[in-house]
Amino acid sequence: MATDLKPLRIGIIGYGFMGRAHSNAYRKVNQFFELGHRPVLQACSARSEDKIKAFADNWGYESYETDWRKLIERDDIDVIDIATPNNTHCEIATAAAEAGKMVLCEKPLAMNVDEGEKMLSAIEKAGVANMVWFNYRRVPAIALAKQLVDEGRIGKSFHYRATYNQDWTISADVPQGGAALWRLDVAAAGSGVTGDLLAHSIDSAEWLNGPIKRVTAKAETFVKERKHAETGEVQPVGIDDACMFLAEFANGSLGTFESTRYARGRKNFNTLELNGESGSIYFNLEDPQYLDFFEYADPATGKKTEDHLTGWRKIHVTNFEHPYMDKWWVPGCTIGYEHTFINALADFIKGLDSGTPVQPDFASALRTQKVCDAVLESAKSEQWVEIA
Ligand code: SOE
Repeated sequence: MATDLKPLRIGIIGYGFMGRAHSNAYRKVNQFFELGHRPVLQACSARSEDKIKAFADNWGYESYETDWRKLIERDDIDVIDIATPNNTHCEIATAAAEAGKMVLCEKPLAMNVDEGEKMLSAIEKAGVANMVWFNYRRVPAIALAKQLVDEGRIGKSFHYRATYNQDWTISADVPQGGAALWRLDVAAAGSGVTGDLLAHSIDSAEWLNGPIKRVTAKAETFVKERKHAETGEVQPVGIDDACMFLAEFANGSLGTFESTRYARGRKNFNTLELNGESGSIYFNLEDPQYLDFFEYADPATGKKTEDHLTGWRKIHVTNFEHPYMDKWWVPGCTIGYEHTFINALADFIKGLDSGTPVQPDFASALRTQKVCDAVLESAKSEQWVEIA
């Protein structure tokens, strides 16, 4: 690793699943990517001193704070990384931007569009670098899907089909709230599968197939009351356990999106399929090394390929020619979930090195938030809702 890299002093807030995923990325990124900056694990923050001290020791953060405001006030921090529940994103991101820090934020951007707009305006006013961790754009197979779209191999788009299904909340005994289960508590999460899972699907969909124009949705909460993990009180459940919606894209294609945490046997079943005039692509996160591609017409020659050899191709996305894969192992050797965060961080740092801002930024994540809000509004009103 080069020693003359510019330090990028990180202050991370949150020590849970995402705190770990991001910290792992900070530790590895320079070992695999040639970059002009080097993350320094300067400080981490959370309310519980025991937990954050243990986190700092485990990941090698040089110091810790028990109040995130102190982290933001510090002069020795360049980047604030928000890895906390959704209801804290807005306050932290706006304060961090006002203090002139770069801001990295976990998805979804915010609890709702109002908050997202405040955050974007603070970021734009401060002119600070920013990114939202929609990490699935950095799965090599999904990045390859984007490349095929951009190369014209799908052609005029007709259908986009997304599912994002899990099964971990089926039992009525699972409590809501607290450090581990805040995703089930509407006060902390804002919504259920819509903000947590469909936000990923929407981000991928708009990246691959362009803007969504309008939606009509149906949501359901199967377990109506749960015990709160912190108070022990049984309270109504305010999140959507399942949500499905139809979408019209600006390019004229139709979309179907399905998400639930009640699909027994599905753990992180995030799939997408795009059908166009010249070809189709299919991806499944439970089999993430592969991109399935059906070629009907070669965009360069216009030659149709429908003959007795026609069929779907299962591309093992591990060659040096594939997105990100020249940075990892040799062809045939796979990478996994954690690498999507390392790839994303490398792109963020490349953006700093080159002065070309990375995507998805707060503006792009606000679009996703607008679609999420429209979906929830439509589920309530049972009407089509336009995306502003
Ligand atoms: C929910 O279970 C969850 O952890 C999401 O919050 C993540 O964003 C997703 O990538 C995996 O599932």
